Amino acid sequence: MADSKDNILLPKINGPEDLKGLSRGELARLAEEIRRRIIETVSRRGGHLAPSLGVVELTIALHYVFDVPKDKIIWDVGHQAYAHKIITGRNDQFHTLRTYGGLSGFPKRRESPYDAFDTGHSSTSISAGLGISTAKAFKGEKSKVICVIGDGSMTAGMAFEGLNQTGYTEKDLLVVLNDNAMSIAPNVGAFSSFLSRKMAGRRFVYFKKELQNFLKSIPGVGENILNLIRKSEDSFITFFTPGMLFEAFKFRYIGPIQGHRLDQLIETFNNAKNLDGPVLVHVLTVKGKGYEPAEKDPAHYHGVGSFDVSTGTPQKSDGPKVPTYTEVFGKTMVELGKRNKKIFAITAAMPEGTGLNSFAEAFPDRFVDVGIAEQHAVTFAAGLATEGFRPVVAIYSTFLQRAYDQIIHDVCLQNLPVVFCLDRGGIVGEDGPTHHGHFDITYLRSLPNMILMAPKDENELRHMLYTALKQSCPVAIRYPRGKGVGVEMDQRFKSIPVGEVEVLRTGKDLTIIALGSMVYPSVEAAEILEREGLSVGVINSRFAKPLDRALTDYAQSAGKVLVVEENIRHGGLGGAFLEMLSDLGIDNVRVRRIGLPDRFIEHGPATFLREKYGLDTKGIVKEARDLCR
Ligand SMILES: Cc1ncc(C[n+]2csc(CCOP(=O)(O)OP(=O)(O)O)c2C)c(N)n1
Repeated sequence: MADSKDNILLPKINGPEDLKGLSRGELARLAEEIRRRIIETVSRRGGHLAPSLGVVELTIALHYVFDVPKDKIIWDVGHQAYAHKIITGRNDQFHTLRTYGGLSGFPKRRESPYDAFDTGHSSTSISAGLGISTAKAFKGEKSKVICVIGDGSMTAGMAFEGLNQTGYTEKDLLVVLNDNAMSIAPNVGAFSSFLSRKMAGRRFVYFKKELQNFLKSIPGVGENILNLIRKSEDSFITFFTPGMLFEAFKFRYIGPIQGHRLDQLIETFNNAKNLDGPVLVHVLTVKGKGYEPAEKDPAHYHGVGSFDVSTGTPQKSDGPKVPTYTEVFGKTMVELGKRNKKIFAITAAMPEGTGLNSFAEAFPDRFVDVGIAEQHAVTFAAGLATEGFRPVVAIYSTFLQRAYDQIIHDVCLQNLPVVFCLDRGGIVGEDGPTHHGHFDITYLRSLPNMILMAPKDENELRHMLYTALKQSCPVAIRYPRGKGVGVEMDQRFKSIPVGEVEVLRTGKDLTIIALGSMVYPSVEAAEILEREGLSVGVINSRFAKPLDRALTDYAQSAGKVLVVEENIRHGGLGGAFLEMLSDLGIDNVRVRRIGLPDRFIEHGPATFLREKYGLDTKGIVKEARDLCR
């Protein structure tokens, strides 16, 4: 593959207006140049490769036909917006993608006037688009609002809530359904099997036959209708398949059209542009288009780290092979699933990301992928629990935010034994503020009946999962993204007494209470401080709820306490500890808290961000010295 130096057209594109004078042939060439730029950049910076490669022609066609930023494009999830960034004047900065201070991997209104709405979590585009369209109508502005949403993101209830209201209000809205038959993994659900390409298969043939028989059975009229329909196989498909579904929502349906054919895309959007009211254009694309390894394995190339462009193989990471928390969770689930046939594993469209793929292979009838439907996943689990099953819901910390009411209303209120496993707790790195998982301690700690824990290492994660499945109430375990600590793994499971801390070191001058990922850095900090003459104790809190009363004894004996957690300070473990002191009338302890500040955390390498916010050994040492001065 030629590299970006061979790009001729791209350097001349400083904004969408520069596309308008290009011929169709030049636009096709530009698509290749943009692909090259994306592949090269992502191979160095990591990012969402396959989703972005799949929409290069679609992005060019939209910018060619519409008048952005007057017209608004809302990219659902926003992980496919790299071509959009490149076209809208950010090609020069594209090499900074996902780096600290560089371009975000997602649309950001603060980054560019061409980014109409910030995204990162899925299925928000139709609601946001309808809001924008409603506002524009109110202000008397005439411009188009376009929502680009994938078939995976269409599995979420929120997308249907948006469709439902749009159809009802009959507001102007163009929804582009980017159908590549994939979520991260192959898409799931009845809706996805309704989309046309699937209907061309066996089920469609069966459906068609049934329909023919039915129509034939209607004397007189049936045969006439059938003849009309037979005229074109294409119209037969669109008449009876996805079109029907969207038309039921009062959308005008156009498609399916080939998403890598610029001529088809441009013609269709030119037509759609002149239609008022809700319109849905159904576009068929290939995820990973134009890069062979990504086309072959779109799930792997959905989101990647750096890789070698010629082979597609990941760049080797240094250091010893240490399993990730995700891998340890996945493996432990299989072990526990063997012992306990009541365990169900539930994911919201992330079988690989959560590590549940091995459970899915081992126990397919006890594994459920609900699609991108976190709210449904939680209430579905609650239903299973009422029937005596032991559901484990594995959802990234950031995405579980979406199911907050279901956790409260459907799980905690009924005190149901659902286990929540929150991967990516804390700072996640380059995906930035939409993906950091640093609110979970706060949002889960306040819920009655909930037990909330965080392991200090991958071995403790195993024991926590084992412990969680022995409880008869809701339990949440949050753990960080990436590799474990590299500790030895116990083969036998241990039950951890609920609410009991683990004392790792005792000290007279200061007690550090640490949670999860902050435990080992705290121990290292204590060792450094000891060499400086300070006697520092370290307690692995293990639980953020319930809190061990014994903590107050350790606190009082040292008189000074530093609480360290990879969560926002507000409402976190430190807050819980202060509440406990206050409730018990203890006022002879000085307390400091290390955690994240009350603002959204930017994107950048996780280690860099941890250092920036004092969430590492150095930061703990500094704060401890200060407190002991
Ligand atoms: C609420 C929420 N849950 C999960 C995710 C993780 N996620 C990011 S993209 C994606 C799949 C999206 O599929 P689709 O919309 O079809 O887009 P494609 O990647 O196939 O282009 C998922 C599950 C998310 N971003 N938001």
